Amino acid sequence: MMRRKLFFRSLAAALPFALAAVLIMHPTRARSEDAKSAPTEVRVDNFTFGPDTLTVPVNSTVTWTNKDDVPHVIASNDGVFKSKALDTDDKYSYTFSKAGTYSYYCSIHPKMVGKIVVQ
Ligand SMILES: [Cu+2]
Repeated sequence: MMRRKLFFRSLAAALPFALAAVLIMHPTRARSEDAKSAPTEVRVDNFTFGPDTLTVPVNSTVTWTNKDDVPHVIASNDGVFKSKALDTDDKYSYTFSKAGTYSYYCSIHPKMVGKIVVQ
């Protein structure tokens, strides 16, 4: 009788450790992916980039989507990136792995200008 009681008491004492062990062995996934999912979209519409200046953290992928019914080309001023001609609803993505300010324009309509600030 005494022995049985002791067994249950030690079981009760061990339970929190067992639970902790299960939690440690199954860690909930880090939320780093959520931090990356901030909006990094530029809309190309009515011959303008929206927003015309977009600030993103390093390693962000920026996606441009052409909402106009004329083609546009996303070209960085210093040749860091350049898309092909984007037709309506075409997308172009570029991942910015270095901090800096990247000015760009549309090589078909050079008056269309925008800026990506990576920090
Ligand atoms: Cu254009």
